[in-house]
Amino acid sequence: MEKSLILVKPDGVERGLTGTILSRLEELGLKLVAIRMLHADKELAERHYAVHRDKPFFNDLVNYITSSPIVAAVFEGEDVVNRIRKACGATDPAKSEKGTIRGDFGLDIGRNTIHASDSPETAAIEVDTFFAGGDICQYTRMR
Ligand code: D4T
Repeated sequence: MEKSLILVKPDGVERGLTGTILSRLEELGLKLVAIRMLHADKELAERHYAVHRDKPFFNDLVNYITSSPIVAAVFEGEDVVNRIRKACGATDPAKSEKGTIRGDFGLDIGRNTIHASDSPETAAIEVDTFFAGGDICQYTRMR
């Protein structure tokens, strides 16, 4: 079954939005299969954002995600990557629609509250970055 990794970023955790964000995703009928809170170090952050290494905002991205604790979670379900991306809204909260997580809670393009995997292939790599195989739980999601 398709998986997606999400991170509630420091601005989400610090404003007490973790439960709200997880609820929005659970309310889509998606199955939460792993979750942990952590304070990412530079090495982990650089690995997670490796694809952005050459971008001008790379250092800000790493500094921000390591500045305070985050919550990492894995959701599972049919078309889960696309469904979560839709629920998140556009990267820049100024451009994301109301009713989306970033549209409702994002502060700016850096502090945009949530990260979500952008493809099933990326998700597989990102899940392995934050979780060990045994951390992924199996159960039946009831409606
Ligand atoms: P993530 O990866 O956090 O789910 O975001 P997106 O997939 O929606 O957007 P992205 O990969 O283009 O950007 C990754 C991350 O970098 C921040 N960012 C982005 C930034 O600080 N300045 C910028 O100009 C851009 C484009 C926000 C998300």
